[in-house]
Amino acid sequence: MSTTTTDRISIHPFDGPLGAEVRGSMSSNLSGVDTFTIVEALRLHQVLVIKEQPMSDETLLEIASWFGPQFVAPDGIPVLGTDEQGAVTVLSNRDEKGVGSRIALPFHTDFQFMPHPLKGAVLHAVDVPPQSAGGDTLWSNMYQALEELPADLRAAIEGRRGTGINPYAGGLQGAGFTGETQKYIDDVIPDFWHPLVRTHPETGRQSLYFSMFIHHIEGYEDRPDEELELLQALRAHVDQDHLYYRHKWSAADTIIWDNMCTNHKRDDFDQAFDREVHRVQIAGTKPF
Ligand SMILES: O=C(O)CCC(=O)C(=O)O
Ligand SMILES: [Fe+2]
Repeated sequence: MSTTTTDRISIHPFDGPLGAEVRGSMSSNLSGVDTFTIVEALRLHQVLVIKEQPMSDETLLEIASWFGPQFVAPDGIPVLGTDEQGAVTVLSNRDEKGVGSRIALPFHTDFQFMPHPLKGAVLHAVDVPPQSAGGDTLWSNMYQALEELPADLRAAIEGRRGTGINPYAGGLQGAGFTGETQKYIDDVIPDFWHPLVRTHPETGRQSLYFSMFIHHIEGYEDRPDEELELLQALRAHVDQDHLYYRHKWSAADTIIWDNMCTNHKRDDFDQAFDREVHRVQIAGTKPF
């Protein structure tokens, strides 16, 4: 794909399943056309990377505001850092610095268990381990995951919705989304159902809306063995390497992602090093 440029910024698509780099200073006065070019680039490329530009929390909030209002958790549904959360969520492996975040994170799309999951997010690396110490974050192209879904799997989920767990609601907090006990999962299935094939509200493209949070599929209530087999097949399908862009962080990198048509996951990392990332979340609409 070719490069797009304005006076102040340029968009450089990656040679891979998704993603593009945005070059140019985010602190200079960007024109409406520059900003539109970035907003449009996210629709096209799903993940945008701005390399090694230190940014204040105010700048991160400004960038996020181009895409929509900030996400605010509704009462009664816990999310990451609900209690401590200000405008910008600080994730750190040092408790005194922010919301604890030290383990590997399996593939997920943020807050899929909410009535209105995130539209997207902006993540900025304040402090990251050396690249050899782990902590890469990977984003996958869920349009492509749907395009490549074998016909029998597509037939099994077409027109159906999924539901699952909110890991911040109880036992899994801090332990990851590993689904440690069936009892825990049974206890915290919330009342949300979202289509497994969703239509992006801005691009009109369909994607596979499936992540580790989904533990039940509509219509399989009387067929738990079949349901589990289907869930396992979908988990394997969406977690294939060729669907991912892998980001090896440098300090001051910023990533903007479209949370409606991507999953992401994070490698574990050597806890000898500090890792602190600042995140702004953009409100989304009910998936359809
Ligand atoms: O720490 C990271 O690299 C990603 C964490 C994450 O999943 C998120 O911010 O939604
Ligand atoms: Fe996430």
